[in-house]
Amino acid sequence: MPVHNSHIADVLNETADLLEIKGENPFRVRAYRNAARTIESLGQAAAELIEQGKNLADLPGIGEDLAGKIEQIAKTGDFDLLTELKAQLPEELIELLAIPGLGAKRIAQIHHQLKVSSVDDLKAALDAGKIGRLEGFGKKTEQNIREELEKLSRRPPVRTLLFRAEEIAASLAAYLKKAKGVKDITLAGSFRRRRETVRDLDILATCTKDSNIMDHFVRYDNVQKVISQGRKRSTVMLRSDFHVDVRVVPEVSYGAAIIYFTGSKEHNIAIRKLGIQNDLKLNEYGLFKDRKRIAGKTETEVYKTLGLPYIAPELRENRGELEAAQKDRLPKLITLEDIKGDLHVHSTYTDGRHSIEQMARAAKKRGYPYIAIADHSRHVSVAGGMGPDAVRKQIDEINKLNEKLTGITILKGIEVDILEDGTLDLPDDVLEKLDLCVCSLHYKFNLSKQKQTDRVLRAMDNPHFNIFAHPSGRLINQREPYELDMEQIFKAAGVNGCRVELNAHPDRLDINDLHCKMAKDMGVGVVISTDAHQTEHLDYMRYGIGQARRGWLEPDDVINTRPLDSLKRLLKRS
Ligand code: DGT
Ligand code: CA
Ligand code: CA
Ligand code: ZN
Repeated sequence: MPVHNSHIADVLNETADLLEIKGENPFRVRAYRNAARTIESLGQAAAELIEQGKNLADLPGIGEDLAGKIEQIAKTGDFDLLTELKAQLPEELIELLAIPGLGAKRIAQIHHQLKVSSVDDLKAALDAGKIGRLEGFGKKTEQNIREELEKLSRRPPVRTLLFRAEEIAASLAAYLKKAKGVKDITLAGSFRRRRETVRDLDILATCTKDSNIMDHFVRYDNVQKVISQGRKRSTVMLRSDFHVDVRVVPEVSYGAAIIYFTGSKEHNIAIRKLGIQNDLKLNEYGLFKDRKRIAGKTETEVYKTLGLPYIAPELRENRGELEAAQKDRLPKLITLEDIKGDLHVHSTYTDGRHSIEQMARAAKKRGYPYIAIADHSRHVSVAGGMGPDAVRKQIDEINKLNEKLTGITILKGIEVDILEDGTLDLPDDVLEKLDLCVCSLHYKFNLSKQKQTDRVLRAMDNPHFNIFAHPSGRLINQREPYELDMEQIFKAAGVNGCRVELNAHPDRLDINDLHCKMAKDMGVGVVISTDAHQTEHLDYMRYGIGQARRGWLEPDDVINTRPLDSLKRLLKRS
């Protein structure tokens, strides 16, 4: 069972943090961080590469010494150096890393200069005003840390990003299928409903009587602890502290069990009530009339016997799906196959890793007839944002590529910053040469709600504004959305012919499911884009599709399902 790249990257990053806190040589610290980044963005599992006899030292940013260490992590999941560092440093000191805005460098400083080794020490130092007086901290940082500490104490338990859960689920499911006598495996729960984060995995299986599935399951390499093991149900905790339940169910009940464990709980309660109204009893074993099972084998059969069409898992949140099903008005949800192109991707012109040509070829390989390059504008200087000259150069290159390449059209786009006063970061005579403008906020996140909203509304008055990118600005589990009045913004988007992006990056999924539904109800077009910074990221599209389906979106609600000529027409504002 290979160790995942994300786990290797976590171990390397944590090692870098602890080395930095200890006060080790900054070059050594950086080497670990670079290696983590390289591993994280590999297109293939590092463990696989090693198995094939490849030398990781051939990868950028990884030397011979680190290659050997990564091999240890990839093979065992553990890393001696990290274990040692954890033993050397106080546990409570390490826990300070959970505070956003603090970071290893600052923790090192407060540890060495103020002898802070725990959250309590940190609180005392804050109260004594010592933090703000440290070099490089200041009053603002002090206030920031205070707020983050408060937030942390109120924070609900951490949920795992869907995309991480997917990595775990895919290899675990493949592993489970290898057990003796396994017939079928279903991943249920919030995972199947494509929620952006999941608390745990709920797996259902059918198998023969002599199956060894539970013994096989608890022997899985990534298991840290077996919490319980039984014939019908077992629970383990994986190395990443993530819990997994496996339940074996009889085939006659499989569909009913899948419905029950897919949830949501609210949906289950609603359909059970509907059953009761018809003198039927629904539970995870089946649908019963006077103790006789009248359905249970498949989901479709259970829904049908309840008088309902099949309801897609993404809709099962008790947000009106039952009423819609009863009236036979369920949406015909969008699928990955409906998508014709990606309208927000980066290239080496700014902070992307692959050239325009590489991105275009990768898009073509995914069956897209078009793709839009949308690199950053100059205000995002850390990403090497483009000024007018760079834009002109990029336009020339795209024109040439469009002559050279067949089967794919590259649209000239830009991700232009919305400046603080609501103007766009490039002059109109540059923007008018482009096919589309993806507009986004990248700084001044803390304006008041009305100011932030006005900033965006003003930007939409610019006739070049096509798409509002990652509208809420949230990073799941990391950064709260900025204050924005989405209703006002969607209203203005509708009036001005602007569209809103559903950014499919698994950390963002922005707009969220509820806002997708709101956009649909208000008649505002949605664009599902990946914000890819390298070719592999184009595959993030499926997370966007999951969120879109949760938001009831149909192909017609999403403009990048249109063929190129009608898309171009839609992008003309007048
Ligand atoms: P999660 O794990 O928090 O991301 O979300 P879920 O939906 O996967 O929740 P989980 O793992 O607690 O339970 C899996 C499913 O089992 C849930 O979606 C519905 C069902 N379920 C759990 N508890 C109850 C309950 O008390 N009543 C009913 N009707 N269903 C339940
Ligand atoms: Ca779950
Ligand atoms: Ca569960
Ligand atoms: Zn972007």
